[in-house]
Amino acid sequence: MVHYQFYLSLLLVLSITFISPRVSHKESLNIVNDMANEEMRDSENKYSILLPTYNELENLPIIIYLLTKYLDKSGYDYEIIVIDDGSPDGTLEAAKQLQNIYGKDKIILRPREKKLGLGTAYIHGIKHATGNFIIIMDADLSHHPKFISQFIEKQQSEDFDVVSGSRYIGSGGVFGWDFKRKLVSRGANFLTQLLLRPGASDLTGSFRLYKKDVLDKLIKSCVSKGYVFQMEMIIRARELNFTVGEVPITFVDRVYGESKLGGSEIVQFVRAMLYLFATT
Ligand SMILES: Nc1nc2c(ncn2[C@@H]2O[C@H](COP(=O)(O)OP(=O)(O)OP(=O)(O)O)[C@@H](O)[C@H]2O)c(=O)[nH]1
Ligand SMILES: *[C@@H]1O[C@H](CO)[C@@H](O)[C@H](O)[C@H]1NC(C)=O
Ligand SMILES: [Mg+2]
Repeated sequence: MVHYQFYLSLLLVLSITFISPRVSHKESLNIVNDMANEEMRDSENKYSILLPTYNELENLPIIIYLLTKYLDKSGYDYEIIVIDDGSPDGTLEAAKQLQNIYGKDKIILRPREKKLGLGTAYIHGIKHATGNFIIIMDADLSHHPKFISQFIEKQQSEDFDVVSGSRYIGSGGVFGWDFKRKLVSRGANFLTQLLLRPGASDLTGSFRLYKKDVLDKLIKSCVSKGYVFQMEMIIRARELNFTVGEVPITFVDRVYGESKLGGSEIVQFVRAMLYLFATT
């Protein structure tokens, strides 16, 4: 009986050391190959995240912490480009400290002297981007970094030229807006859908991923600056036959800092929309 148990356990040990290693060796080779493939695929792609900031002292450390957390986990190659327009609250000084924490290769500062507007901030940032993909998002925590990996997966699924975050499809939505703001956003979107038939459900949103060369072309073809810039970009994209994918996102209203949507923005928006309607 003792012998029987002995031989049984010997057989077990032998089978573990000889049979299963061979299988797992082969498997591990496959895994190593897969990993190499994945790394090769990913090493070809680099994502430049543009963060325009104006008085985002409270938000910047949080958004950068979240960005690095999610992107490091997913293993994508990335850089974060902060474009601060001389914020009086000292956003740039905070950004410099964050650069010391996270590294100068990850956090890149491209400040400008004074507040020159969002549209030109993007253009300024893109000039310094080294990635072949550009991600544009707000720094005020309205756009959650957790969606970025979904943007990337969506882009890769059909090789989309643009992937746009949408509050108006699937699980997307808006949190923290009052009725007036919701009405304005919905109204703007509805009117634009009606007049311009853009082929995207969220036109005024600014959480998007672009192929860099596509973004360069889009920017060249855009005439508007500021709030309507995002809308024009997506309309030009359709005009130039670029493909646009959509990912549902939840948009959370800013907690810190002041909202900049006033009457003049609404007037500006309507004027730009009519202009686009007349010219496209
Ligand atoms: N560099 C730069 N960034 C800006 C400028 N204006 C706004 N931003 C930033 O652009 C992003 C979007 O601007 P927001 O003020 O959040 O605009 P919004 O989301 O339409 O409005 P609220 O969130 O309600 O204020 C934020 O990260 C701002 O800090 C600007 O003139 N220059
Ligand atoms: C876009 O596609 C349409 C239809 O296929 C074509 O007529 C048009 O010339 C294309 N536009 C551009 C800018 O390539
Ligand atoms: Mg905002």
